[in-house]
Amino acid sequence: MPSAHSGCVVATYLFEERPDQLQKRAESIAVGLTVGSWTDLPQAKQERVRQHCGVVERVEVVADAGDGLVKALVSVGYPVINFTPTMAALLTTVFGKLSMDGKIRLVELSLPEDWVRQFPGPKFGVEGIRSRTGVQGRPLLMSIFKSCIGNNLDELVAHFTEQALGGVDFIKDDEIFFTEAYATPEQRVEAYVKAAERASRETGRQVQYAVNLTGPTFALRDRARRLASLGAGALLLNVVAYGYGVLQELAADPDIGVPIMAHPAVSGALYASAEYGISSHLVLGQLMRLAGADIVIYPSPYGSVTLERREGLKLVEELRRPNGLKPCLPAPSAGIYPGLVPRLVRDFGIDLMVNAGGGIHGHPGGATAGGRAFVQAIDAVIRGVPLGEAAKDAPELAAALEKWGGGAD
Ligand code: 1AE
Repeated sequence: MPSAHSGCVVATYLFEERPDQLQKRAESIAVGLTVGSWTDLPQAKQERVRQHCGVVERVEVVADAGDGLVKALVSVGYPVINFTPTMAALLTTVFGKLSMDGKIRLVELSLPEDWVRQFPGPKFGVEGIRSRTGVQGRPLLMSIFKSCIGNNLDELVAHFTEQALGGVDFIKDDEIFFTEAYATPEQRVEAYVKAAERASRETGRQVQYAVNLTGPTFALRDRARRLASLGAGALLLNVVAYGYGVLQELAADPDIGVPIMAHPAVSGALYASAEYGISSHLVLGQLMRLAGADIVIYPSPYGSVTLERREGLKLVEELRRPNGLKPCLPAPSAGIYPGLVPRLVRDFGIDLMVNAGGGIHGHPGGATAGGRAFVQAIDAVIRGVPLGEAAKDAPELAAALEKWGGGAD
């Protein structure tokens, strides 16, 4: 793929076209998304305007698509002088109107490093999260609140405590938790901070609360500052629903002193088709990092909502690729149970956050035992002990393997 040369953002598209029309279509994208339109515009020929014009960098036929069409990869360079360093400018330029132009998919984005450095990127990144939590040398473990809606604050605190006693590092709200009918996010943070202190006296481990940042968009910044100062351990944000630009603004705010965790809700609408939309390693990888997510939740290749393994690997590569921004912590999720930990570490290394809801709450011994089973699985993987072997001295892990399998890895 052509990479960004100084002064251009290079976008690569996959689409079907008649072979004799390919070059013309590529040129119409380059001009149409910069200085021109579907008809000749006299001012587009002026010298000053010409430096803003897109450039076709590559046209490559990759397959026969039948019916006289070919599948082609087309790369277009867009001068960075056309953009402000905002997610809205980037997305609207490279795939605004074009995303509605039939079967076309944005598959790669190459951004000049000096332009990337104008974005905040992750405030903490992997090292910052490790130093805030004190967790080194192993994956972090996060439990997802299940059944939050409809619970009053006392009930929520009881659920939080049950999870915290399992020894997890983070407990996050379910992303669907928006209602404030029973407790506001502020009340939850205050109550959970106290519950976390009580639990840590028993477990000897610190647990952080990742609170769902909710409410009207323009009120998010003040709320984020408030939640951070009350003791939230991280802010969970439904990035695609609120918009990448919202994440960018929050990440750039020096008064929001906690990591931001990006939830992938709604992202499938962008990446799931092979012919339309935007590749998952851009939607959940490159763009999340550029906008400033510290932790990125994504569907693992093995659970209940899956992403192909190849795509998952590519996505994580984007979260870590040296580009002048801090690397993000990947959080493979959805249908994760203890028996999957060896596979996740094999695929993604130890700089990751294991994230489980049903795999903790569905443990036969309850959520505390569910957390312990994951702690035992992570410990076994780090020691290089097969889970089946480790389970002989770890009853919670044994029960999890018995229920969900996975001990043979
Ligand atoms: C990919 C998103 C996963 C998620 O948000 C979630 O709640 C998962 O829950 P479990 O672990 O599948 O129960």
